[in-house]
Amino acid sequence: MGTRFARSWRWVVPALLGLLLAGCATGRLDATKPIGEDAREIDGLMRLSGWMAVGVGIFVAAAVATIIVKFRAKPTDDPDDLPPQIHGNRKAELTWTLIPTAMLVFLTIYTLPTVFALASEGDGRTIKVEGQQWWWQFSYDLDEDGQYDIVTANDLVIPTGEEVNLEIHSNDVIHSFWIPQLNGKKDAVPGRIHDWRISSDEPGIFYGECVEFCGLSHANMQMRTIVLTPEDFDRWVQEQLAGKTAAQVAPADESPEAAGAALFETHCISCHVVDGAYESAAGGNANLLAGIAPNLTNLMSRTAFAGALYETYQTGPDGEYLRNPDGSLKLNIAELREWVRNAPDMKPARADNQQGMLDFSEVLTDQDLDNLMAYLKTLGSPPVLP
Ligand code: HEC
Ligand SMILES: [Cu+2]
Repeated sequence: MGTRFARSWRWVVPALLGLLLAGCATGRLDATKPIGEDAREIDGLMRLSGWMAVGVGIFVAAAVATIIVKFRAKPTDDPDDLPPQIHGNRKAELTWTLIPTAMLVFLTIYTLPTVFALASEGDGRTIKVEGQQWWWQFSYDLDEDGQYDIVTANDLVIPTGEEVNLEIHSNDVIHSFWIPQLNGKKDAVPGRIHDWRISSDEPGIFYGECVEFCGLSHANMQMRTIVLTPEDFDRWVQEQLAGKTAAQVAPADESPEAAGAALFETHCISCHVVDGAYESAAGGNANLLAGIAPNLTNLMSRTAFAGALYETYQTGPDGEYLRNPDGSLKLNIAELREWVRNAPDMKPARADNQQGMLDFSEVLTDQDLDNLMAYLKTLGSPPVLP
């Protein structure tokens, strides 16, 4: 087998295998380290069926190897001498039908209680989840009066030790919500509401992705779940509410914040809401397929923006947050500014098709951008981190 063809292809299999294994190393989306009760249940089922499959695999491989060796042609065999010709074997056929059937029936019986348990309502709060091209929105109705009190994007914030119910919607096409360490996947389908549960025993930041192909920036439609202790969660709620009622229209003076607010009013409120200042973007008719853009009320309190593709605050090589000398988080102002200048350049979008934010590079001057940044910095307090 010394042909050039064989030689040049010899590296292909190891290379592909290497690439495949490299895919396992993205620790941020690891479904094998469940943190919450629901994720553990799913993990238990995955392991059970996985090990059963390994057992079946070993048995089949061993059987094939045995048959190859045991029934191979021997040098003494007469090549014209055919082995006995048979048709059907009831014993063998029953065996290879009944054993797999029994295994599948066992798996079904074992799996069903979990399927029903995960579909039932948890005893915690309910949060509305909305998927749209290409970011996720989360809405909290604190007093259960049918009005959403807190609306955020990218960061889903929940307390530890609570079976949180998610009400999953889509505002345009089919998406799928997946935070691997905290739960399985659930589709977001236009016109339908899918219920799902999520829970975590420990504080932390858990990453997720949209897992239903939904167009151009599907791979950039990420989200994270920030799990806080109940005390921290209460503080987060208070800060979110404070961010809403704070007088957010900057004072009518010569400050950059005021100039930024004026620019925001001219260019941005046709799509974006800021509670307490710009309550309804285009009366709910923003020029977007989804009809909504991220609510910017507490923009500074989120760890990420643009479908969690960019960090709001600067992070170091190990993902740790960098801090100013006074201990405050370092705003990732460069990317935020670039985003407002030319969003489609930072994340593929089709503004001409009402998908994603507009390109403002021909509209806003450097001075305008500085002023807008000054205004955006007034929106909410820094995030509560686990
Ligand atoms: C045509 C509607 C539209 C207009 C006008 C618009 N935006 Fe956006 N904006 C969006 C959409 C849609 C997103 C989400 C894009 C994504 O994540 O893919 C977004 C995202 C953002 C984000 C990131 C928020 C987050 O949580 O992810 C910021 C900040 C922002 N816009 C600021 C502005 C500013 C400032 C202006 C005015 C200069 C503006 N936008 C004008 C539609 C718009
Ligand atoms: Cu999606």
